[in-house]
Amino acid sequence: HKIHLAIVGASGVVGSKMIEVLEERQFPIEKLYLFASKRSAGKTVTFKGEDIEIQELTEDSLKAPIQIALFSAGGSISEKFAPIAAAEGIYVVDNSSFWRMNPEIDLIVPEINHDQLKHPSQIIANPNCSTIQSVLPLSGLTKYGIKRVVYNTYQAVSGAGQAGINDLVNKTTDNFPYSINDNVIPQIDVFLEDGYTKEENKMIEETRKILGIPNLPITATAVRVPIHTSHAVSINVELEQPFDLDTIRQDLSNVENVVIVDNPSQLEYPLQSKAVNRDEVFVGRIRRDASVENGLNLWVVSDNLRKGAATNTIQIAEELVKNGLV
Ligand code: 11C
Repeated sequence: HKIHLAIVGASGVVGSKMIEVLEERQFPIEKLYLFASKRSAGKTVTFKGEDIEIQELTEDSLKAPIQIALFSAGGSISEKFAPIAAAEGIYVVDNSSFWRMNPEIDLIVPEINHDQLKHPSQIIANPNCSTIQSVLPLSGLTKYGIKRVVYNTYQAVSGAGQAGINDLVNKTTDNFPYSINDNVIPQIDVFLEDGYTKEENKMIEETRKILGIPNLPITATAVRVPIHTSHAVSINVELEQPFDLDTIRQDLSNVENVVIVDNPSQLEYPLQSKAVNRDEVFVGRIRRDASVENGLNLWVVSDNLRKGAATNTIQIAEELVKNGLV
């Protein structure tokens, strides 16, 4: 059983990573269709030893025999083209933020809420990268009751796509408002009226939706750091129930694709450089926060382009195949 699968945004940083991950995971592909803007049309990409030409995305691109379309071309492309594909009966797995908070759209991290993919919405949203790596460990703690969460992030420039990478490599300020070579920048995406950035707001709202705790008190500060790939998140969490740390370690390692790296005596903790090209979420610096009742600190690292984007999207597509929906 092989699938006709399209990638919209095939020339981007995440689109390219999707092509790599599809090949690596041996996703059952009958034919791969690559779409991008006019600017990238005509370029060729190698997939399983074959050259595939990128085509310009138009209103006629997404139709049978395509069965699944993975989108990573920004919110406005998803806004316009995801409904066109969905109307053709194509399952859309969308990496943009456009559909995520729509109550009719499933927002999926397969290890947590794959059950929703038995009867999914036609457009399925892939969460923000920093959200995915944060909710995975938190999902192992819900049995204690989660009372409050504080996120502080240290996010790689590749989260901003090729333009972000270019600013780091070329020491320019074309994408970021200040030099990312000399600074960590406490701004990711635009500012909202309440003083939070859109990135911080995404982490707050998406966490509530994925964990199914609509009023969970959460605050976040999202910071860009001069690193090519992999985000780190410091998570401070208050639990309702008392816990012991050894059990917490066990609870965290029971979450699929969470790996504990926590051996302070050997100076072992998750590092961004070591997470690159891995699909797991690495958790360390696990310790009690004695300043509050039932407080816990975690340091969480993952490759933002893989588990944070391409891999999570392809895991969703794999579930669609497994569930016989395509
Ligand atoms: C960043 N997290 O690191 C952002 C990129 O909503 O999918 C991901 C934007 C999104 O800049």
